[in-house]
Amino acid sequence: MTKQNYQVAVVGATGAVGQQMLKTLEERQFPISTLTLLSSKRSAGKSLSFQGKTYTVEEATPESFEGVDIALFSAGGSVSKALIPEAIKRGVVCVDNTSAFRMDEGVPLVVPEVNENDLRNHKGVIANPNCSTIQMVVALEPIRQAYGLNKVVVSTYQAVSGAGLDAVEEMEEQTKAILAGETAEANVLPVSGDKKHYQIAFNAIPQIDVFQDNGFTYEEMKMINETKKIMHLPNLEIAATCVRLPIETGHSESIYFETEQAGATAADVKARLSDAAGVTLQDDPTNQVYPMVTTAVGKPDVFVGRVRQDLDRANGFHAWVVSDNLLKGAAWNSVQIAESLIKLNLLEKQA
Ligand code: NAP
Ligand code: 12T
Repeated sequence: MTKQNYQVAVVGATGAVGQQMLKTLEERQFPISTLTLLSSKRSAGKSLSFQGKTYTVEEATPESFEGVDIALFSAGGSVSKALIPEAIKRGVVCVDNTSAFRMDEGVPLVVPEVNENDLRNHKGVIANPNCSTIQMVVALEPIRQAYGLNKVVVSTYQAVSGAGLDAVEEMEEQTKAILAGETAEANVLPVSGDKKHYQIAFNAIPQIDVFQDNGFTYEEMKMINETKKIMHLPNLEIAATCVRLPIETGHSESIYFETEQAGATAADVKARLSDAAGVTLQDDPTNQVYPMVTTAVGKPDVFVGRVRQDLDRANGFHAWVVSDNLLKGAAWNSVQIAESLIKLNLLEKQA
């Protein structure tokens, strides 16, 4: 029997993603009976409002999950690794925004427009992909369905909010300092735990997350590996370059892709995209219509434009893809997963 309302916990409720989770749950009128807001000790006791009511944030502990039906995690990988097993023990279905479990076999990695049915195999945790991966696969899936997909080369133009509220504050402080003729201090970006820090204000930093032995960053490898898993294309040829820009919210991507089948035109590709779930096509060069961060932020969709055929390869295409990294890239995709779990009756089996 399907329950009408669910006991929901948000872990990392005070963070950049957690705040958008609360907003999204509110906007979607998610069927909540009891809401538990969790954070670290630092924010415990803080008040947050939800649907006009005031909630007190509590420190996340294993016991916080007693009686909870579904938990949305965005408090970092180490928190997920420590608390998700505890939550599962207590019968909770967890949607995890961190990279802790994404590539684990047996953990569905889900973007509902692409692979909703993978949810059916969950064992208590569903991983929400990386923000840059999500907006790319939403745009590529309609192409794969129609023409197959052989190869992807992507370069990203990523916003600072992807790295959390501390990074956003750092960019704002640096910008103010520089405009006032003072020197900018850098302590967070490109990666808070790495050896060196660089100014993001008025800069472009070609490092997101830590470097791997193969010369790619972890963010780039997340895009590569997660795309293959979500699209069920283990042999896809794919490379990524991830760059941070001084933009608060909204990731942009320049994507080159090659279809498996020949014969598609740019008009065909645009027609597929205009019919695709979760995609808004904004492509009218004569009227200078194309996706931009300023028009995409705050909206749930993935915006696609600048679609054109490659000049040398008939099966090659270029596109520009923009989305709100905190919404479709994180909070909205997680809430959408939770909605799909209810729709497919997949919350009950843990109880
Ligand atoms: P943020 O703004 O820095 O917020 C971090 C949140 O985690 C805060 O609510 C913080 O609580 C909480 N937290 C930190 N340590 C904790 C602990 N030991 N126990 C419980 N809660 C703890 O970061 P954010 O941008 O929201 O990102 C949070 C995480 O989400 C990231 O680390 C990343 O793993 C994931 N993420 C995923 C995507 C994606 O692509 N899908 C995008 C961005 C982030 P306090 O207020 O108490 O400090
Ligand atoms: N380091 O979910 O810094 O794996 O923008 C998302 C965003 C990790 C993740 C970022 C990151 C993730 C960032």
